[in-house]
Amino acid sequence: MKNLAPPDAAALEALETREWLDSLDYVLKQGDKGRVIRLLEALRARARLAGVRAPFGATTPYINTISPQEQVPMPGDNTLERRIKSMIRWNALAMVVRANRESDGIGGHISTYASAATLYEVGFNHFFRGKDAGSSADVIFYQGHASPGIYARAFLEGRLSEQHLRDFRHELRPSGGVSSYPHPWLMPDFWEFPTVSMGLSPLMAIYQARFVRYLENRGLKEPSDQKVWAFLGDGETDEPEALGSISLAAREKLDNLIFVVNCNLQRLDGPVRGNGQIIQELEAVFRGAGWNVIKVIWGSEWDQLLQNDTDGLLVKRMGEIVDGEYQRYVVEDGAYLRKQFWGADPRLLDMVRHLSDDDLKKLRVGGHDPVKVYNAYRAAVRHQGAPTVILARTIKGYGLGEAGEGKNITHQQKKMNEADLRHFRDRFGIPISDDRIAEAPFYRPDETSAEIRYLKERRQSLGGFVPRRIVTAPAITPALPDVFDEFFKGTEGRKASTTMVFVRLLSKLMRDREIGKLVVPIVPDEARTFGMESLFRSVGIYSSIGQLYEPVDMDTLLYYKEAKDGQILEEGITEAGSISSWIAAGTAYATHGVNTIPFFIFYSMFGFQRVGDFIWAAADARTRGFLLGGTAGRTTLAGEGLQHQDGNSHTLALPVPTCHAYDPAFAYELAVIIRHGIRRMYGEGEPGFYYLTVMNEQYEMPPMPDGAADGIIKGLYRFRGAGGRSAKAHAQLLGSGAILNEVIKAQELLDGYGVVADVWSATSYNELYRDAHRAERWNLLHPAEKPRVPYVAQCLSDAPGVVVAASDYLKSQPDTIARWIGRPVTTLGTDGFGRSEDRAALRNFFEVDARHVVAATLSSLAREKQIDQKVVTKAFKDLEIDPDKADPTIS
Ligand SMILES: Cc1ncc(C[n+]2csc(CCOP(=O)(O)OP(=O)(O)O)c2C)c(N)n1
Ligand SMILES: [Mg+2]
Repeated sequence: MKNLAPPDAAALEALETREWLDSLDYVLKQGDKGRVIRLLEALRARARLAGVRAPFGATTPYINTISPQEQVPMPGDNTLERRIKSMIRWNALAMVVRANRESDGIGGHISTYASAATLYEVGFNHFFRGKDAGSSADVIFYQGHASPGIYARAFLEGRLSEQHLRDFRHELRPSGGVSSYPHPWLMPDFWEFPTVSMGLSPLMAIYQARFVRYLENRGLKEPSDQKVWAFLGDGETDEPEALGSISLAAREKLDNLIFVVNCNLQRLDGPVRGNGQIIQELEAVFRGAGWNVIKVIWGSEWDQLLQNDTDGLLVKRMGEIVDGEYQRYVVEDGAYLRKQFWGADPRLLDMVRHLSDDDLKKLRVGGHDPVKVYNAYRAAVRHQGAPTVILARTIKGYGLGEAGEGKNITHQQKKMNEADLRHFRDRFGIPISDDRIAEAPFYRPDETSAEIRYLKERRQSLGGFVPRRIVTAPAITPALPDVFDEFFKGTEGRKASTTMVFVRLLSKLMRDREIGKLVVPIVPDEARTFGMESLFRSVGIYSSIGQLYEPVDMDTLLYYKEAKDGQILEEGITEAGSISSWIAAGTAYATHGVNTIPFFIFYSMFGFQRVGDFIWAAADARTRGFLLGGTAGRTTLAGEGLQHQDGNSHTLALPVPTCHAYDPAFAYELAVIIRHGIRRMYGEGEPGFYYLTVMNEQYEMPPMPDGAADGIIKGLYRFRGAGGRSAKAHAQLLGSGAILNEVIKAQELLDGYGVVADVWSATSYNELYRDAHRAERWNLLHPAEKPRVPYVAQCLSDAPGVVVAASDYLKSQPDTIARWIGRPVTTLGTDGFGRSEDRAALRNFFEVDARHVVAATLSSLAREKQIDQKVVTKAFKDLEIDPDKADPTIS
């Protein structure tokens, strides 16, 4: 066929397009959407056969996913809801403005909640179920810096007083002012989940939703229509944690999970995707992962315009504007919009000829239209078979006008002058008089007002106020007969590692009739590393769909068994996901009223170092449970080298206030600590958790010395004394974990040089350090009273001789307690980068083997003039100590 001249070609194409669209309309009119899909599929197949390669498109047009025809009218009293929302907006703003007026630089955020108010209010009035709904109570992760809005609502609800609002970010005032962000540690009756370290909450929400299924499938929680909601910022989705596990949510068909992404197109510094479209980008990512994506881009005012857009010109125009330009539209007037947006094509201009510039400016975006948001939530809670993400277009700083609406500075806006306040008041119709406006007073209508009654009635019918944190799980004090006893006896000649001991202890705990079912073992693809594969068969690996295949090792005893009621959470290679499961399980005593006892065992180096911020959030969330750093110890883990050998984690655990970190050497130490932990956390309600490093070096486990239990928990006890012998020179040797064995060997070697030594097992320098500071602080504040003696001083200050401490961790570990011992402490540790080597070579390299313990002891004694220098020289020669060897710290 002859090529047509361009104008004719365009006309022909337009005609053809029209015909195809008419045909589609005809089918649509018959009301059969399935037929439409089949037609499109058939066309696609035909084109493909003819060699047409349509570009991959994971996105849908830049319009709302839910068409006006699919919408239902919004229930409730929309006018009242708007008034309530306006009051909340006002109080949230006043809270931040007043706090910053009073204390310059105290901070807070206005513009985030201003953009998210409708997203929250529709939830509060129609969807979020409170704790009175029992097992159906929703689990909600609030965007951290939207907290002023959440407080402002609680104020209207009568749950927070005006004083609380006045004391926003002044937590140390007598009222116990409200905290900056959601922190359960600080407001344990209010917040449930810490969310402000961005990216953590979406990941925690996914694993929370999955954990709910786990509880249900294992019969620990009644199945319900409970939802897990996570409210995120669009900028937040740049955090790798935010999107990193979305495929799991789809794979697990978590239709109990709803993400609401507040797409205000801005983050802190400026636009999220100035040159692109964050909504489309996220749609592609989530659709690709198998999520149900609901876009809420345009408000109801656009419905008619889109209805009239028979040629798709408007939809096309909507899709070609980049976010930076859309942001610009927020700050410009209607004339600008007419020129820049509508002016692109005379036919577009025609579409809005009947609208004034003012009307154009008033065309809302979807996230500020309750009807659109309501319908999106309604569709989300009804959707089955996949999680839902709602991408809601909003305006950052909505309603702030000149003070920041849509501006790049808006995230940081904390102050407003009188004119700005007046503008905001007028915009939202807050009944505050001109003469009071400057002071930004909080506003709460009378208790009997229609607004307050409505707001309370709505919450009552939805199961009470949210957020609210309550602990419903009863305290448990399991008897645990026989679980621990065998470990106190020692292994009687048999060799074992502390990891093997732990696995045995865990299996025994899981067999316990009382608490066995509550144990949640969590592994990130390391079960075989830790010798836990026997659990695969005995308790099964959790799989929401059971096992659809016959495992390759079916004919072996320990085959890979997946089961719907499987107990192990085998997370695959994701420490971030695993720790999120651990947090979900470790907070279930509050979230779900179930005392699950999680044990997350991971490759030690990839714990505190890799997912430290989650651990911090776990502490804030009052998580209970056990963390096990496996294959730990810089020199105990042989062969693996620099990236794997952990000498850091105990130091990294120290700052976490609720974390009790232990470096046990022997089976009975491990048993004592775990028994104590269960008692403290689940019996006495301690809001903390326990971290234990376990190793893969095998050696004989001795029986527990009498009376050692108390010291094991406190962090130090005498393992083997000098037996009352006296000599010219004495030493106190402290060892931890596998290095304790080196210290025991050193004790024997020192005997040969005329030095009598006591050996102490230092199970936790962190606990000793905290205890010492507690005592010191008390003494400082009570100068007239009998001083308290730190436990470490009680143990060591009167013990004779020099003190030498060795561990497989940083030298700073024993250094932290050195000053309470009353004399210098020589510390040996593993500062520096690891090496691929065997244990003996590693311990020589890091100077923590028995030889170096002896050398350090003798050297210290010589310096103290307690032995002759000649003894040291001889010993160095005997032990082949090289004084000029390279410093492992920097070599
Ligand atoms: C891990 C982390 N990094 C940085 C911050 C600091 N921060 C707080 S809010 C914010 C911008 C948030 O933008 P967005 O997620 O789009 O939320 P919006 O306020 O726009 O709703 C930043 C960078 C943080 N809270 N957490
Ligand atoms: Mg944003």
